[in-house]
Amino acid sequence: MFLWQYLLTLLLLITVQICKAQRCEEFTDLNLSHAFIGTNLNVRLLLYTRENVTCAALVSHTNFSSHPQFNLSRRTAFIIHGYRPTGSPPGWIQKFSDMLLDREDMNVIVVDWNYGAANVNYFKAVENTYKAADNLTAFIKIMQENGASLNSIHLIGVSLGAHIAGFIGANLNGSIGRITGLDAAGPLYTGNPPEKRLDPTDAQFVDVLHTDIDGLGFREPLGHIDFYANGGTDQPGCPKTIFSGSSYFKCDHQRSVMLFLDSVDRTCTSRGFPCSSYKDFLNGNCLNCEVFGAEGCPVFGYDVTKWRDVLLKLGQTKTYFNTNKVSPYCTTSYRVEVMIWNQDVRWGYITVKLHGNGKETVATINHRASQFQKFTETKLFAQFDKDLQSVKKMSLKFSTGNVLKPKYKLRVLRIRLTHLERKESLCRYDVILEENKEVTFRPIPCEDSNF
Ligand SMILES: *[C@@H]1O[C@H](CO)[C@@H](O)[C@H](O)[C@H]1NC(C)=O
Ligand SMILES: *[C@@H]1O[C@H](CO)[C@@H](O)[C@H](O)[C@H]1NC(C)=O
Ligand SMILES: *[C@@H]1O[C@H](CO)[C@@H](O)[C@H](O)[C@H]1NC(C)=O
Ligand SMILES: *[C@@H]1O[C@H](CO)[C@@H](O)[C@H](O)[C@H]1NC(C)=O
Ligand SMILES: *[C@@H]1O[C@H](CO)[C@@H](O)[C@H](O)[C@H]1NC(C)=O
Ligand SMILES: *[C@@H]1O[C@H](CO)[C@@H](O)[C@H](O)[C@H]1NC(C)=O
Ligand SMILES: [Ca+2]
Ligand SMILES: [Ca+2]
Repeated sequence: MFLWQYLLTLLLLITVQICKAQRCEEFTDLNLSHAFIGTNLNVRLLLYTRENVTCAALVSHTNFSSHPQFNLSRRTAFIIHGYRPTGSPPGWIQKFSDMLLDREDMNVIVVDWNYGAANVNYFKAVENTYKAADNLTAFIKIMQENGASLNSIHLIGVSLGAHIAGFIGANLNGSIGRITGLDAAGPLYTGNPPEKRLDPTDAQFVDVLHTDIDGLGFREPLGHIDFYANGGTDQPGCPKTIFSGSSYFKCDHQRSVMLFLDSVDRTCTSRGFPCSSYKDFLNGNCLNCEVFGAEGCPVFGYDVTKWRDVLLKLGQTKTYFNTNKVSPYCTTSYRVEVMIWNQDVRWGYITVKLHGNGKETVATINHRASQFQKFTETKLFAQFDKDLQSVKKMSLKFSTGNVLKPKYKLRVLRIRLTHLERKESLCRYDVILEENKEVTFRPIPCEDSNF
């Protein structure tokens, strides 16, 4: 062999090696105007690890030997997307895997079943969820044969993907470690028996978030713990009318992913308060977290596993929390207790404004009129968009919805605000709130008195 031939071969080999190393797989982008809809689901498994968080490897369904970075002693999270009516890749998928890898040294497998999910016919996509689940079950069994433990597997399913996760879990007799369902799909699943939808027997631990129960999501509880964000029906900041285009249909539903991502990177925390209805929650009747001991009520999202044992004992727990319109989504909650000395009963709304560190935040408790009665404590629940840490001043306003001739006064004997996390209380004694007039003052630490 001539030297130049040798060198050329070497160069070729090196080039091949480099190309191989740099081949990054991407989520399938389908153009629905192409008639591709066939019978093959073409489930693709895109593996991301800390070795290279931006570059995915396409994992073989049967033979892992060419993926040394696929370390089966680590935990593995599967991200399973939902219906893709337009065939485009989900905009959040890369961020999701980045954030998981940022939190933990694990394998992240983005399941790309776009060929099955991108279909103008939703019925067809639903049918394909069973097939995709069988395909992924076979893959997980091979992972198991290669040494992976089912305990270390976390299936995160969005919409239809949540039910796929449930079917996989059921195929494996509920021994998967954890399933997280993000606004599990409602249409064509509502009313199904447990074997035809996600349910708590599908994994050792099942946590579920609901964000669009009146639209694309599922209304009833599906897991060991179910979180209903803002009641689960409509999300703040999402368009209320059809004139906003496609975002009207998917904004509430998609918010489930955004809320979960905030929990993965610990932007801030939202606790879910166990309650039988959203109304009771808003009325402040469900702020008791004693059943959870020192840990308090379960924190929504990635870290809810800390409450796993107690939640498993409780069976199924339904919880509520409220969010802001944009990230950071978590709110700051206070219990507000008001006692008046007016002779007559008063009905109305209280607005509380907190000032501190050059910022202010407002909570209006107006989901219904509150009743105030002489020498009786009225308990309210106020949620602020941010936590001011140190409150320097506080403003109060009382209103009855009476715009033309405001005439009522609320003679407050005491108002007490208690930060639900830090348990710090702020008080003000003896203040008269004239209707629609804001009163600002410096709150004082509360006295330990009986009234
Ligand atoms: C990840 O892969 C991309 C594409 O091959 C490459 O450009 C980048 O340098 C890699 N990053 C690391 C940290 O290896
Ligand atoms: C989809 O395919 C049609 C027909 O081939 C083409 O006209 C259109 O530009 C494509 N759209 C995208 C986003 O690729
Ligand atoms: C799963 O789907 C992939 C891609 O379509 C295919 O190669 C593989 O054989 C399927 N696995 C099973 C068990 O059907
Ligand atoms: C698995 O893949 C490797 C490399 O791609 C190949 O050498 C090996 O023969 C395959 N093993 C099986 C059982 O197919
Ligand atoms: C696989 O992961 C385990 C646990 O993180 C680690 O101890 C081990 O060294 C890793 N193996 C390889 C080949 O990287
Ligand atoms: C699940 O249980 C069935 C029936 O008991 C059994 O045939 C099957 O092998 C089990 N599968 C797994 C993955 O444990
Ligand atoms: Ca099930
Ligand atoms: Ca909705």
